This record gives sequence, C-alpha cells and structure tokens, in this order.
Amino acid sequence: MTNWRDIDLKAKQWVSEAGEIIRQSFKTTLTISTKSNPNDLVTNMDKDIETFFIKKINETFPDHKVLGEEGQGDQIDSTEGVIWIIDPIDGTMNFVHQQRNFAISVGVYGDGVGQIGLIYDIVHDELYHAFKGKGAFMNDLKLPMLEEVELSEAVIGLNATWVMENHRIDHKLLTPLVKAVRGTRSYGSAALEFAYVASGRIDAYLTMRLSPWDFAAGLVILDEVGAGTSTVEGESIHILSPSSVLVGRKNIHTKILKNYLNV
Ligand code: 2AM
Ligand code: CA
Ligand code: CA
Ligand code: CA
Repeated sequence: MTNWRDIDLKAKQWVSEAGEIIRQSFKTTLTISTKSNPNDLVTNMDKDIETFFIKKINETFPDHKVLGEEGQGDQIDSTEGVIWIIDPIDGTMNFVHQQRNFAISVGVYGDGVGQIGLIYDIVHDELYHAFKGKGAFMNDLKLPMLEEVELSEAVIGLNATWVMENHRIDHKLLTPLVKAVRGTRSYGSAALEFAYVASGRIDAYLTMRLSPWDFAAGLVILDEVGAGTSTVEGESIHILSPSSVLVGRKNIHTKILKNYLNV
C-alpha cells in the first residue's frame, strides 16, 4: 500500500531544500535561454531544481514516476501508479525579471487521483499545501472553504492576452466579463494564481493554455477548499494533457461558464 503520509513528509522536505537552493542562486549569475519563443524563458535553475527532485524521488521511491516541465523525467502515457508532476520554477519570467512572484509546484497523483499538492512561494516563505481529504493550508493556517461572492465584487486572474485577438478563444467573449467584475489581475505564475484562488486573494482564474505541471498541485489544493475547477468548456481537466483552465469560488465558476463562456 502507498504510504501517502511518508510521501507528503518527503515532498515537503525536498520543496524546502529546493527553495533554499533557489534562494542561494540569487547571489550567482543565471544562465538564461529561450524555448518555444523569445519570451519563453528557461534558466539553469529550472533544470537544476528539476534534476534535484528527480534524483531524490528516484533514490527514495524507485517505483514512482516523474513528469517535469524541463523534460528530464519519465515518458508517461498512463495515469497508473504514483506520478509526481513538477514545475521546478513556475513563473520563470518573474524569477528572471523580478526575483519574486514565482513558485515551486509539486503535485503527487495515485492512479490519476491527486493526493498531495504543494505550491511554495519561496520569497515570501509561503507554502500552500493540501493532502486529499485533510484540507488545505498556507503554512500552518488552515484555509477556509470558499464562500460565494457577487461577480460585481470579484477580482479575477486573467492575462491581457486572452482579451486581445488570439487563436484560442474569441476575445470578444471576455470583454463583458472584464466589465462585470471588480477587477482583473495577472501574476505571471499559474501556480500562484491557483494558490491565490484557494486563499481567497482572487475569486477566479481563467487561462487558455496550461500544462500538467502548471495545474497538478493547484487542483489538489483547490479541491480541498471546495473550488469549482474545469476547462473553459466546462469539462473536467485531464491531468496528463495540456488544457484551458477555469477555477474559482463555485458560484463564480458556474456564472462565468454559463453567462460568459456560453457553456
Ligand atoms: P512557466 O513560468 O513555468 O513557464 C505565465 O503566464 C504562466 O503561464 C506561468 O505559470 C508559465 O509557466 C505558464 N506558461 C505555460 N506555458 C507557457 C509558455 N509556452 N510560455 C510562457 N509561459 C507559459
Ligand atoms: Ca517554462
Ligand atoms: Ca509553469
Ligand atoms: Ca516552469
């Protein structure tokens, strides 16, 4: 039988150690390169931190699999077994430009079911964590279940990209939503946006293109506070596939799907 408590302890220990490595890296010079386009950045630290996790996991749990953004983990085509889904640095552009507003994101799934979610905001020393069925926390503080708010009093996480012409969504759909809400924010780290929805700092988050390592941890944490989570088509998010994502307080999630995304 899988000992999820033991996995949780180790995951937290390694996230904390990885955070310290990243903190130390502020004193050194980063090597920065680009991936899919000139604005898609990656640094030596993204790769080093992913390698750090893979080494620890392979040594301690040789039968577990790892899926990481930088591609040094396993080739995975089934949700069977224990899979660690890791984004070593989520918000690399912020890491490079601001040295803040980025996080380590670690989700651990068993046969496709999210069991552990950790999002660590290193600079603020804020660890958002959840263990399936045991609630979500920010450090030692238990996060309350999310309550309803009026859309007119909601602040939503939304990148300006999706309100301009783009090939993923009819941008005209979102203009009325931007008008209806109290305000919009874009933090540049999907993991932190999930953590902020979970902790009530924002009321929803909508984005058109994320990968498993962006949402694996966030979805576990959001489940524990009773958030609504789906694709923008209102379907459930598949844990191993790229996806659009809409998460938020249940009533806001439903309202955005029905009244703005025409689901
Ligand atoms: P990353 O920093 O780990 O790459 C930025 O808006 C958010 O979207 C970040 O969480 C970023 O994760 C994520 N993202 C996903 N795909 C991306 C891409 N192709 N280019 C830039 N950011 C991407
Ligand atoms: Ca990236
Ligand atoms: Ca990411
Ligand atoms: Ca990343």
